[in-house]
Parts: sequence; structure tokens; C-alpha cells
Amino acid sequence: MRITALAGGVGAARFLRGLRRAAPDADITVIGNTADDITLHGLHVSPDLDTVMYTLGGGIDEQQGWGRADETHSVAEELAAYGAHPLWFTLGDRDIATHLVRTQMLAAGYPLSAVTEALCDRWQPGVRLLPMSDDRVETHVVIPDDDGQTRAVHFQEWWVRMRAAVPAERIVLAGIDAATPAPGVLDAVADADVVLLPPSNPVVSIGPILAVAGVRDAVAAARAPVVGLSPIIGDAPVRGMADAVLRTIGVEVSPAGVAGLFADLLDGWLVDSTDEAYVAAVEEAGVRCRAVPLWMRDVEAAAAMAAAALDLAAAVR
Ligand code: GDP
Ligand code: FO1
Ligand code: CA
Repeated sequence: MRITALAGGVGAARFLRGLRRAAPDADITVIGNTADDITLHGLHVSPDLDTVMYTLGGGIDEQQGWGRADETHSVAEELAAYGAHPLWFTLGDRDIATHLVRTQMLAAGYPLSAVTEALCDRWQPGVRLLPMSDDRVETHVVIPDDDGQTRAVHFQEWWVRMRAAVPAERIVLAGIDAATPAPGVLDAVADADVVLLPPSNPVVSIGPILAVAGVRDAVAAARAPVVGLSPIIGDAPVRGMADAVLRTIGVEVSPAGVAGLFADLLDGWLVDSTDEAYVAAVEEAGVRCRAVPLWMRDVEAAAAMAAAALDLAAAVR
């Protein structure tokens, strides 16, 4: 069975670890969000690709959900001693090796997809990890300025430094118009037996992937069933601040609100057991919906969610 999943960072990575366990013989392709990418201290950082790669490769900081296990911060301390900005984003020593390899390979002319493949040679994530595009796309957030105007900041500055507490007026995907899908992306969607939308941030993780030229159309046209899992339980994200970006684009912060955002693509949608009340509304939008436990408290729970998603895919096929 060929499974293709679109992926952001922590939510997707934890789900994919469960998927690998639930479908050990499946051929899994992961299309990763690269709109979170940022250049810091001259280094190209790809947080979502790295989160998936480290989580599936056994190198993740489990508590934090991102970054390397057994991390130290000597370089960050030295940078801070120089007053080298930004000080609000910390790169760990081990993690920096990844960014050095990536940056060096990009400078040598390799596309991000080839770089990602090279990094995965080490980590052996057990899935084929493709960036959504080899072209640079950056999520920017438009916020109010001091003098009554607005200004755009990089998504990471808004998310990490401002903790998404400053109301975002707009979310802009800089570079998206010129971005084409990375090699293999459209084929992975077209050739899949199942397409999955893991519990990722619908606006800044899944949104940018679908916004790359041709990707949303490919998912809509896929012969495979498309099944998603809600990142929202009740009226709040399980972790992070996805509610802030949903409000910005005017979508209700609920499992049904997120399903509505993808209703043209979805054949099936999973909501948490405590969200039975939303099932009817989702089904009215033409999407088969089931309520199952959606808390990824451990790998077993994530595997059960993945099994439920594959089950629903088989039922709607
Ligand atoms: P990020 O790039 O690190 O923010 O990760 P993603 O975009 O892949 O996923 C973030 C989303 O995952 C958030 O909106 C969370 O609510 C959701 N999430 C995290 N853990 C869980 C969980 O255990 N269950 C569900 N249903 N959603 C989760
Ligand atoms: N998140 C933070 O809140 N603070 C950090 O200093 C930080 C550093 C960092 C370094 C590498 C990496 O891959 C991820 C990192 N994150 C950090 C997580 C992160 O960038 C965001 O949570 C996601 O991009 C949001 O999706
Ligand atoms: Ca992300």
C-alpha cells in the first residue's frame, strides 16, 4: 500500500511515527512544509522537515517535540555573548550540524529535495521525506505597527518571539506564486492508495503545502481516498497556537471548522471521541466522519489513530 501524507512539524511527526507502526509494510511518502524555514546566523533551518526526520529517526527531544535529544547550547551562548541577533531563536549544538550540512549543500547548488534525502541517509526515517518545493517560500505574518501602520514579520518571529499573542491581520506566503512542487510530490499524490492529512496546523503547515502550484488540485483529483485528523479537540488546539491563525483567516476553532477548510478535498475526517457532537455537521458537508480518541499521549495512541484513519479510508473507498 502506498500512503502519502502532508506534514507540518510536531503534530505530523508524532502521527507519522504511529502510522509507521500501524502500517509497517506500507510505502510512506511524506510531503513536508518548508514555509517555516528561516535563515539564522547564515544557516538554513527547516524546522518542520527536521522535526519529522528526527522524530522518525529516533533523534528528537521527546519533551520539547522539536530539536535534538541530549542537546547542548554552547554555540548559542557564544552567539549571545557577541550580541548576535536574533536572540529569540535558539539553535542547539547538535542541531547546528544539520543546518551546516544543509546550508553547505544548498550553496553548492543541490536542491533542498536532494539535501533532505542526504540528511535522511543518516536518520533512516523509514519514509520518503520530500520538501513541498525546492523553491523558497516563507510564511510572513502581518501585524499592527506602533504608528498605526502594519508590518510583516517572519512566521517564526511571530510564533516564537511573540508567542502568537499579537493579533495577526493577515498571513502571507512570500514566494508561493513562483514555487513549483519538488520532484516526486505530484506523483506521490496521484499514485497513492491513501492520502492522509495528519493533525497538523491547518493554516501554516498544511496550508502552504496545498498552496504550492498544482498540489491542491492534485489532492482534489487523487483517485485515493483523502482522510484527515483534527488537530483541534473541543475548541482548542491540543498544543501550540493554531487557534490564533484560524481566527486570522476567519475559521471557527473547532473540529468542524477545520474540516470545512478542507471539505473540497476530504473523503473522511476523524474527530476526538469527546467531539461526537461535531460528526453530523462534518457529514452534512459531504465528509464521512468518525469520533475516535485523538490524543497522541504515546506511540501506541498515535498508531491507533493511524489505524482508524486507514480504516476510514477503506470504508470510503
Ligand atoms: P508544528 O509545525 O510543530 O506546529 O506541528 P504541526 O503543524 O504538524 O502540528 C501542530 C498541530 O498538531 C497543533 O495544532 C496541535 O493542536 C496538533 N496536535 C499536537 N498534538 C496532538 C495530539 O496529540 N492530538 C491531536 N489531535 N492534535 C495534536
Ligand atoms: N521554538 C521555540 O519556541 N523556540 C526556539 O528557540 C526554537 C528553536 C528551534 C530550532 C530548530 C527547530 O527545528 C525548531 C525550533 N523551534 C523553536 C520550534 C519551531 O520552529 C516552531 O515550533 C515551529 O516552526 C512552529 O511550527
Ligand atoms: Ca511548523
